[in-house]
Amino acid sequence: MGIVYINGEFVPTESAKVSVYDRGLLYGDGVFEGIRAYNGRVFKLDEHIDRLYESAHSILIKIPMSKEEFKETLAETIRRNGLRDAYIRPIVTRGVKGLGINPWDAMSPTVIIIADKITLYSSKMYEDGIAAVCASTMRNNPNACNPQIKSLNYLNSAMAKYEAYLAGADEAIFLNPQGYVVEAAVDNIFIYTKQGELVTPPTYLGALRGITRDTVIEIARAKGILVKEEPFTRHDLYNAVESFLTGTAAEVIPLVKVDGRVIGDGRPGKITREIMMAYRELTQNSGYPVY
Ligand code: PXG
Repeated sequence: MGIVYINGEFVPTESAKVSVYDRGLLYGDGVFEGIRAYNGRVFKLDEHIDRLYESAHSILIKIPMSKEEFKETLAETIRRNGLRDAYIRPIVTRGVKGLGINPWDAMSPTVIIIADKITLYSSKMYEDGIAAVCASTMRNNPNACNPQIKSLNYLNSAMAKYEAYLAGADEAIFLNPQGYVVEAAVDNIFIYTKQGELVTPPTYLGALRGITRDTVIEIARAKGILVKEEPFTRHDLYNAVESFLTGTAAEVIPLVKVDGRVIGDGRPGKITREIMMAYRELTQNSGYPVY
């Protein structure tokens, strides 16, 4: 039985409950993060906490503790669960106050931290790569609900993912209304082109600024690979030499087929494998110590 942090208390999972009036439930009115710990260290904790606070700020939620307190509480949640490798899910909702959408002020946010075991993707997916389809569901328009905000409303991503399942694919790729490739359902996307450039869509198209994405850009540049943030189309994706997705849960996963088109030679590419290895090494050798 796990231990969950909720509103100042550490309680057994079965007692960790929110009100049916919680705005997170009623309206998806809240924010979250997905964080991993490797071997007793939380990977990129500062970056995740900064993004959590930025998401909250953007939707007018004031998280009722300092970043330092948040980090320490998160570490304590991991300790209480005795985990070394973990998937950590902080959630902050606007809180509880009646049924209307109106009063957003003077509310006290609900703060939850779950630390659980991580469900890993199969090793076969990393060895052979995965297949994706471009979803007919478009990425949320950044002027409506900005995908930079990791809000509790993940219907957009969930609908794209369901399309992938229905099509028998592993993943869904989002396009924006102009037809540019944006990202996957819950991962960022990269292509390696015939010109020898590693390209990822700019976040203004509607992609989350993934922390794994930023890390991969850093790793690639340190290896002397030319990295560009530039829009590209489905055609560019189909004709790329290599492609991969990045995310906290997936890490770096090769993408070898999209909409039935084989990418490159249909196997995880050389650049992809190099970056996968460098990323894994970094996760094992850095992070906020929990113990
Ligand atoms: N795009 C979207 C829309 C995401 O939600 C990423 C990219 C990758 O970002 P990071 O910072 O993780 O590199 C995400 C985040 C899951 C799960 O259960 C994954 C994410 C979010 C929520 C759940 O696999 N990925």
